[in-house]
Amino acid sequence: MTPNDCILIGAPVDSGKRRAGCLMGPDALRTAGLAEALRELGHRVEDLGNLSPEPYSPDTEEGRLFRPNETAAWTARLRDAAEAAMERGLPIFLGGDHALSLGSVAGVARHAARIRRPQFVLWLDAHSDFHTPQTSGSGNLHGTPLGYVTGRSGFDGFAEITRPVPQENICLLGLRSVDEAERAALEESRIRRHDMREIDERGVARPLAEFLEHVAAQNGMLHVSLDVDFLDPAIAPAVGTTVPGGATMREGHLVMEMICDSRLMTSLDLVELNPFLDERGRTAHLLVELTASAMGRRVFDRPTRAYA
Ligand code: HAR
Ligand code: MN
Ligand code: MN
Ligand code: MN
Repeated sequence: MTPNDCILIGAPVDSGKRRAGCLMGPDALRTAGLAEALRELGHRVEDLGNLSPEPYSPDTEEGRLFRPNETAAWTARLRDAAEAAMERGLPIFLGGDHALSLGSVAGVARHAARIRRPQFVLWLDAHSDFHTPQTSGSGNLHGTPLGYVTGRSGFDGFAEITRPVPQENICLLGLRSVDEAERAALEESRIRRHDMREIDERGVARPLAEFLEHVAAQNGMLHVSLDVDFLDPAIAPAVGTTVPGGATMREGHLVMEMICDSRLMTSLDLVELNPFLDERGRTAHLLVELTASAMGRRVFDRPTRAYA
């Protein structure tokens, strides 16, 4: 793989849900050797350290939404950090819960618009995260990033989305926990979605190859958002929202290896790691290994990427 300028951006966002601990994620990923693994693959690595949110008025803990001001302040900071980092290399956002993707995706989409290329998003997650603050039953904003970046309404107090990601440019892979309001909105939408039932039947490679070929045909930028709960909790226990029946170790690696072969990935989120719930760092290590697969680690080169 051609060497990349990887920019590690620590985003210890912990405001997207009630169970605390994701704020330790960036340091767990560093401890598990993320920068070293990338350097070993020949990439240059710059670590910007951990960001903090823009100034905000303290949240009251009253009302239906959990910590909206803090999350809006993170969104503003991360959007600007993402847009700036895209000028210089391949940003890797070290989460932090999935609320960080309100900012990371909004920022990369602005950069793509500026250079006049379409932005695509691959969402690897048990959940669809397509709520708005109004439709969310839990009030947890980590369930809303795809609602926000596609320009759904109701995000009062959040930076306005000037460059929404077109629905047809988004692919959800790994779904097995979708709320009723999300299901209804997804069925009305043009978002591509592949649940675990489909992965069981067709394998993970065919739906992913279809999407990657579509991105390539459009000369797209590709943001990959990897939620720990995409993986089965038996191999990735360090997450607050475990949903059994997730991707296996090999399915996870195959997805990342195919992303690597496609050479399409331009930015990456590693989210929802809660090191407080981990077992001797195994989930953090697995995320490092998966990132390495996406960035060029392989046993043998393959002559072709035809899976469809
Ligand atoms: N849909 C549920 C809610 O809104 C659960 C969302 C959980 N989200 C994450 N990220 N863990 O995918 O509360
Ligand atoms: Mn650029
Ligand atoms: Mn998620
Ligand atoms: Mn999830």
